[in-house]
Amino acid sequence: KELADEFTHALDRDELVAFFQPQFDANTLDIAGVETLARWDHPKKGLLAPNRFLDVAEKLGRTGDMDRLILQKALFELTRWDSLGMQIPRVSVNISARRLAQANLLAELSELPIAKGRLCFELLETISFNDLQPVLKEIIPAVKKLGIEIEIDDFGTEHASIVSLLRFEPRRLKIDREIIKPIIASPSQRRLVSSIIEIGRSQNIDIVAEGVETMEHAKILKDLGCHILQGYALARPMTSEQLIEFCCIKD
Ligand code: G
Ligand code: G
Ligand code: MN
Ligand code: NA
Repeated sequence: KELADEFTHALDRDELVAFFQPQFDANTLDIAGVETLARWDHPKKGLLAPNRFLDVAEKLGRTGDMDRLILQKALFELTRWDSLGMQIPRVSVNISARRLAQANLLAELSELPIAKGRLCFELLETISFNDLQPVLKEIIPAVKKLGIEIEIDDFGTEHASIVSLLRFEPRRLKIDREIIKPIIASPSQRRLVSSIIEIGRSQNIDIVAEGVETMEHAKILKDLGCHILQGYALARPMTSEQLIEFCCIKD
């Protein structure tokens, strides 16, 4: 309740911060992109993770405004990384259903300087069945026409059918960490991941694994043919400054 009052101020006072988690090519371990993750730098409570404020934002109807702000910050940093000569192929942002439904979304996006393939929207599986028909039919194709890639996030955890998801013709599917975690101990779980990769291959869709918490996970996923890896074993979410440092050390 209290947080709800404060969140409105947080947006006005620019207390939301963008963190970035690198994603890696499974074969070369080069950076393939970074995912932008919102944090709230609360004046008293310190840095809050999205699970502390996403519900609040949604109840206030401000998730779309939050996503717009985080996108601005992500593109600002991408320009900075480019100017520093860093090799960050693309930046991903998480996009809520509310943001996709904003009437001025396409007009706003077309004003932004977005080179083809450098920006990716991560959409939760749930958008394919939560009464957003216009999104399915019109908005997503229009977003793609602007050169923005679409990735399905948390794949395998919700109840969306594969058919409904493939209608988006996403560039990538991101397998949820709850599916990735057990692959070391469980051959059956490895086969499941392998099947998802096979579906991707049949549709020309790259597969991202999240929750890569050990190098053993990374090795198995690479051997299974997974394309992109994201997780604590490789890099944690970090500030833009930390990312700049991270890339300097890596080169
Ligand atoms: O960073 P963390 O793992 O705590 O994030 C948890 C979840 O919060 C992410 O999986 C993502 O779906 C969601 N999230 C993070 N940043 C944003 C954002 O800027 N907008 C929206 N809509 N969701 C976000
Ligand atoms: O799907 P979503 O957008 O929530 O995925 C990103 C979230 O996953 C971020 O909140 C990030 O903090 C978290 N995350 C990233 N890497 C790992 C990991 O290796 N293990 C776990 N448990 N969470 C991770
Ligand atoms: Mn995500
Ligand atoms: Na996810």
